[in-house]
Amino acid sequence: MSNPEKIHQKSLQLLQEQLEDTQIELSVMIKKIADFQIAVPSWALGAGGTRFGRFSIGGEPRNLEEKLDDIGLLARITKRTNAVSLHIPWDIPKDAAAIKQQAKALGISFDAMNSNTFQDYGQPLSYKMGSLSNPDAAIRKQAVDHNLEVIEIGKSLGSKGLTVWLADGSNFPGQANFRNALQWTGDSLKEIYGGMPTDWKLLLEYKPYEPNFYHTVIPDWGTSALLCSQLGDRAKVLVDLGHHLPNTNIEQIVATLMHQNLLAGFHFNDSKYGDDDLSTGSIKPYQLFLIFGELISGARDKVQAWESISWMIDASHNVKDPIEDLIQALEAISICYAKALLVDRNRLMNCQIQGDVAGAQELLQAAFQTDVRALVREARIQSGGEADPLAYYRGEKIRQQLIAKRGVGAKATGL
Ligand code: PSV
Ligand code: MN
Repeated sequence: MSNPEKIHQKSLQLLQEQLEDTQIELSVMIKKIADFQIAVPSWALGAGGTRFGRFSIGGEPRNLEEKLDDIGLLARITKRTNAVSLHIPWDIPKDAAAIKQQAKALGISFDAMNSNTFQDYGQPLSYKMGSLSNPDAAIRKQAVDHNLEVIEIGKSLGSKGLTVWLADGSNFPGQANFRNALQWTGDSLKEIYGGMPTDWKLLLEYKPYEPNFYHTVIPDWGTSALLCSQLGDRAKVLVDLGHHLPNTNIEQIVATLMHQNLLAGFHFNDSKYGDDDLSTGSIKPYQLFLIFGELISGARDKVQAWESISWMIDASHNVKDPIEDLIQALEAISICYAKALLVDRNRLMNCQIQGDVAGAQELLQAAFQTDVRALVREARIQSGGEADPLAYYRGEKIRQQLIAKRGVGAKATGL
């Protein structure tokens, strides 16, 4: 037995012993971790996420087909992802049937589609003063039509959702009328919602600032929830972890949204300051653990079904090999989920009832401090993935192979 394998077996045994006097079963945990799949966005396969220098790592995917190949590789070695989320117009399939077939062969399905009215991209009318909230009805119509077109593309691929993120807002006081902008956004969204098939959901993102720095039309979860409630029960709020002001209690937002059955899903990433799009778990893993705690608790209390929630990574940066970064992010998310599964929710509830604050903290900390890497690794091995995907990726020299195939200067499309 190799050394990593010995450590793996010993760690599993230790975890088994630690769980002995709890209700938690190792095999049940492994199954839950194995079942938890996170979609990868088509824009995360290249170096990017910046308006400053883009330093290509070489061998980046040059088209949608190559992006799917990269995600197929991730799916095969990590077993933590089985879906791609496309951004239109960055990834318009030339031949939807062929793309669908390629994805199927790679074991990938199509997660929510993303519309884009935050860049002009050759649209005849400019979004400089907003898209769905623009004072000009013709521009609003153009933005609505774009979303309807994205729905059509998604239908042809078998997607079941539309994610809308708006950059709409204003940079200076007086530039926009707050109430009108909100009203027009709601009206435009109603048209988009009306154009969605009945088995689709609309995922509405919020973000406090950027690219507008005075006001954003949908700045927070409350505004997003308000708009969703005007649309219908297939419209829900999407939580992008980076779309909060520093120190926001995101786990509380998650609990509140679940309590109202209004949580659409997640865009996972991490941040120190704002929408930094850093690798999930690299800055605030404890926060992610607490978020998973609320998700597990909400699903357990049946306020919202676990299966109704969408999971996706939304990160893109400039200094790591994007595939290595995604391997790390998928691992970090699975680890925080596994740690949250270790919390004895009944005991936590008892601490809350008895006002045992220190006891509650002990329970959370004990779960968070437990090393669950062997569990995540075991789930991957049992699913047929690589024991250590990063080591495999490096050992097989996959980036070098991609550079040889696609070229050292190959830059990913989009962003
Ligand atoms: C906006 O910052 C965002 O999070 C939205 O989800 C976009 O679709 C994505 O980034 C890509 O730019
Ligand atoms: Mn996002």
